[in-house]
Amino acid sequence: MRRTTAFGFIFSLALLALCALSLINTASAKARPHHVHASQRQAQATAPSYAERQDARQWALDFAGRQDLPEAWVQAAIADARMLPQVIRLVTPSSKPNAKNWATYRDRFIEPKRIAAGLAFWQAHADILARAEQTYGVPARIIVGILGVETLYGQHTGSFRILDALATLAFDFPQTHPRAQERQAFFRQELEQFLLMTHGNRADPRNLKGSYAGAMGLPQFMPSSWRRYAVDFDGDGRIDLWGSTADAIGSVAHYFAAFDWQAGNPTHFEVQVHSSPAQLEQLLLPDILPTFNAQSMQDLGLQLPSEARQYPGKLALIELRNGEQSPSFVLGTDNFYAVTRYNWSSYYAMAVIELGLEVERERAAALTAKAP
Ligand SMILES: [Ca+2]
Repeated sequence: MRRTTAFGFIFSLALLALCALSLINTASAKARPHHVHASQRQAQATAPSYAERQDARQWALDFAGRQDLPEAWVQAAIADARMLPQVIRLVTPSSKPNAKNWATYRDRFIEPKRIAAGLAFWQAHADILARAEQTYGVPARIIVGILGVETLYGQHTGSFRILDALATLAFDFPQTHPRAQERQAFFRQELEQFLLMTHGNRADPRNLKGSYAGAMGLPQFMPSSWRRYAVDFDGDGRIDLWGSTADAIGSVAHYFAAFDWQAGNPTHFEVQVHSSPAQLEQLLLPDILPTFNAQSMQDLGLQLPSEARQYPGKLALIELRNGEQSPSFVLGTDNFYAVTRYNWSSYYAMAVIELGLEVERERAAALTAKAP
């Protein structure tokens, strides 16, 4: 949450508009890590608590009963949660959403500082990345791309108390949002998962910090993703996505394996589009879901490179808009679709893929330079 600011508040809003807050089932719910300034910390400390909120107290009672958790423990946690107006602002759709712009989005992530940090990360953790690739079939470059886009390799994991962020979104989700009910229900589920996770691990729910949407650690896993997909990849008997880089790497790889990553297959192909408007409409109808075989795409006016013509699986035509300029297109495979399961946005997926590729290129160049 998916998404801090390394990029700034404005960009977060733009991203939110871009991704249409597609948080359900994503690993990270698109978090941009958020710098919290001194004034924000002050605001968090003085924000109203949920101790006096009848709806929150009733929810805590129901939840404790349903999950057989100690009622006093759940009540105490919810009573300590605070409503954060800034979180509400961050999930409120902008009244003037920015036009989608891949070129701008790409420049935010595929840039020298992030590529250099990715190279340093890969060099420092090459053995773990190789073991994750061997175990789960997910290439190191995809894991490197995810951790770079999500948190700049752990530099921006978020400074909101998860308890406050999730309680705010569970009990005070902005009703002006077009999908307010669905989103609020989603965050109530995440609050439940968070409390189950902390209770199960004997952790204090008050101490954990993350994005304004409740995403945690290097890979910005939402609580439900943490409980389902996080793994103990360094074998110390516990899962720590903040302090253990190995656990973060293994968990990202395991996440993609669980979403049907196909080892050895590409994520996408280049494509030239010579389609009529009607053909293009037909090609874009299934959106990012791979639906077409190569021949049917060529029949609809696409010119495919030979490796795409030989690809045995289904393909999707991915359109990346560039504001007023003409859009970019690629052909997405099932593995491209798998990347969008982390965050439901083709812009996000393409940034992850391209960052990983750039870092891989730099790494290859560095290795070549070192060779005798
Ligand atoms: Ca561990």
